[in-house]
Amino acid sequence: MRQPWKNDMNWSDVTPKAAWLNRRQLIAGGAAAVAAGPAWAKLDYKTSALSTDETPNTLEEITTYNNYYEFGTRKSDPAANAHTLKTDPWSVEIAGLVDKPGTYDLAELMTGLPLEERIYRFRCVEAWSMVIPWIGFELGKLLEKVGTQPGAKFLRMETVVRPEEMVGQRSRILDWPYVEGLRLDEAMHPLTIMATGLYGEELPNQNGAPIRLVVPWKYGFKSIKSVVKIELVAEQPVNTWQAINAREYGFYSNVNPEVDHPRWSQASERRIGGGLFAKRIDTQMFNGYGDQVASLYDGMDLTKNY
Ligand SMILES: Nc1nc2c(c(=O)[nH]1)N[C@H]1C(S)=C(S)[C@@H](COP(=O)(O)O)O[C@H]1N2
Ligand SMILES: [Mo]
Repeated sequence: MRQPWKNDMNWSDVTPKAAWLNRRQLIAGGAAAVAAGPAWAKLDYKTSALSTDETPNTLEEITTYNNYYEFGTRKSDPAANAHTLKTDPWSVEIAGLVDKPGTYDLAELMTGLPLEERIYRFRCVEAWSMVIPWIGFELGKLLEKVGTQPGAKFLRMETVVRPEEMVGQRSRILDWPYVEGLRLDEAMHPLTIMATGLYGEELPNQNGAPIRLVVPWKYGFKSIKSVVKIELVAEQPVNTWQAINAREYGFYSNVNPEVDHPRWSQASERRIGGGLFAKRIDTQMFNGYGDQVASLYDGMDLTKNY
């Protein structure tokens, strides 16, 4: 049974990873590490009660099996190519129906927003999954800070466009920038975070440094990486994958074992790291977050709103 209030994992068993242990020691030993990283790489966070008690994937798995088409389409491309993106300084434009629009330096954007470690299940539409210990803050708290206006019903986000630093953007694999969207109540939900780290470290570039969205009950493509713009809008935005193939990819993209992708089943998933002969696991409705989020979709036909 899932016990969201409890997280009694022994980290040293899970991840015998030098950097993780080092960072933990630095936290214990004081703030010495702060000087090393950019201003937004804060270290004061604690594990959230919203975390799953499943065992996280290793840092190796999380950073070498990625989807980030700005760096290529193979799972190994982001790890090989993403180091060329300069993530400091970084600013994010807040635009549209907000009280305090503007272009915010990342440290300024994050001021006053508590960082937490959130160990979340993460499931790609390609039917593989991982468990990832993100560090991030609630998107809803950021939206409260900038003040959403009554006409704001949806939110639209964009990834940075820098073909000179992102080798995949030199080809028209996708129509850059990568765009994603959420309904405002989805964006305000406490499970929706902007991640700036994982495994107690700054976010690796291949995972969307320096700031990316994480929506754990939706397929992975909703969790847009390296965000430079957040716009509050009145109309439902068109996201990148929907624009390419609306029959296969919708706006909602909630993890749903009962609604198959037109070309493959969504009923089960392969947990990365389980080994070649590992049994597939049953996919859970809303990726297992149904108790928290199902009410957002009351009365909606999730077969039509896929
Ligand atoms: N900008 C951008 N964001 C993106 C993608 C991408 O290609 N470009 N891929 C998405 C997909 S399909 C998935 S499954 C996740 C993968 O996140 P991870 O590599 O951190 O596990 O990122 C999502 N965010
Ligand atoms: Mo994905």
